[in-house]
Amino acid sequence: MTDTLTPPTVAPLASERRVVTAIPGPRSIALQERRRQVVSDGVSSALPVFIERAHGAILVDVDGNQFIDLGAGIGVTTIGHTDDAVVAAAGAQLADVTHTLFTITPYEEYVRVAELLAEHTPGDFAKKTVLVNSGAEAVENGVKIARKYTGRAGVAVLEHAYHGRTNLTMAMNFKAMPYALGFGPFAGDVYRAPNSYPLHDGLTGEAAAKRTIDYLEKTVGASDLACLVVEPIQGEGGFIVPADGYLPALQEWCTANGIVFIADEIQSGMARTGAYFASEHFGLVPDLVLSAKGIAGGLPLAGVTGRAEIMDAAQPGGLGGTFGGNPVACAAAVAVFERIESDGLLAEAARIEARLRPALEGLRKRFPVIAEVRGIGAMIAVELLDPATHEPRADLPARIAAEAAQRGVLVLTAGTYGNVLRFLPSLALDDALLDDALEVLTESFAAAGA
Ligand code: PLZ
Repeated sequence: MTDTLTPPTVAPLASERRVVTAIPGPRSIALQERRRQVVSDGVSSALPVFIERAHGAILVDVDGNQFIDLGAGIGVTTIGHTDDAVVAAAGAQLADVTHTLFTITPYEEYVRVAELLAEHTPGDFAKKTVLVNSGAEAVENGVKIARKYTGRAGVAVLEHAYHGRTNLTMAMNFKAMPYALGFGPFAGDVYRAPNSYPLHDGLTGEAAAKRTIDYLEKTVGASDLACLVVEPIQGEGGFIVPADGYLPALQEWCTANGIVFIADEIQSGMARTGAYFASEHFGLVPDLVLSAKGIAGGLPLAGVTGRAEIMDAAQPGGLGGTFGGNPVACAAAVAVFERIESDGLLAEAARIEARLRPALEGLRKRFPVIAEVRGIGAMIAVELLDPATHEPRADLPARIAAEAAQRGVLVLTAGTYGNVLRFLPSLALDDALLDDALEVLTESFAAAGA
């Protein structure tokens, strides 16, 4: 890794943390005031500093502060902000063809992304893809296709799940506040079953799977279910890693009962965990894989990829959308796949885990409020519980994140109870920046009174 990062056409950006004003600084405060006049209050921002430039794992705000970014736009800029290859590919495509609408006149980039997704999702069978704009839209399309294929209506999801902000996906989320409260009526035929949450349920994978399956068989009946949608590692829920054997048992039950097994890999996918898709860590071969976020290096692109016979159940003209599989986003996605391959980026997730996990385990010894360090690769979290009562410490993560922001580190919270700090940095985060961020994190735990 070099110590300066050079995006094309602009001056080099020093790869370092730098705090030069109060956070937020005066320009961010002024912009925040303008924003308050014209942007809906329904859209909030975790850290109201306005970002002007970004490269690798560094964000630069309008006041010249440089933040080490441990969130990557919630797992989107997985190979780094303004990655040179992505910028070059998207820029060239922008000039060649910006838009045609694939359902009017197709273009090669869409097909290439579908080929790459077929190659890199688990399973050695014929696969097909539809490309859309957002994660929620991928979830919607996965459900739509599974319903058409099975001729059934029921959609099973798990407790602590997050799947998006559209009407159907609001019904699929676990948390009502803030995602759904007052926004109903909601889509029907969605059934939420208990998940596997080892820290809280203490169940083996086998016992947790039996609980999930019993629940669905009793409350719905397997023959009414079109699909079961699971996040292999639950993202917004707080990077919940299910107990060993849990997910394979669910998949086996789905297969035995003609239920389409859908892996929502929108947050866990695309190299984040050191595999292309986290399903691989659990030995899963989903019927359909949903991808978004990291697949196009920051451009909006998402997809449903899976068994050709399921994907082809949709009638011609039944899938699409004006911007779905936009050529610029597709060109960026092809560049992301190429970078992962040519630069061995899957190994970078393991490098980050090898440094981050022991450091967080060290922090746990010092701050007993950390009940657990969990996750895989560059998808690691700590859950905070009162050591005496085991109650969630919902007050702490936001305070710790605020302390870290004052010191130039952006860290995200998560969890149904808001009691999780999650680390999902870009793979461009080098060891020096990671060590610096970890020192800041230690100070921030202390300053927040953890
Ligand atoms: N499935 C597993 O993580 C998006 C939400 C950010 P979209 N998670 C971040 C916010 O505040 O809206 C997500 C996810 C999983 C689906 C989605 C939805 O993806 O691209 O945000 O629609």
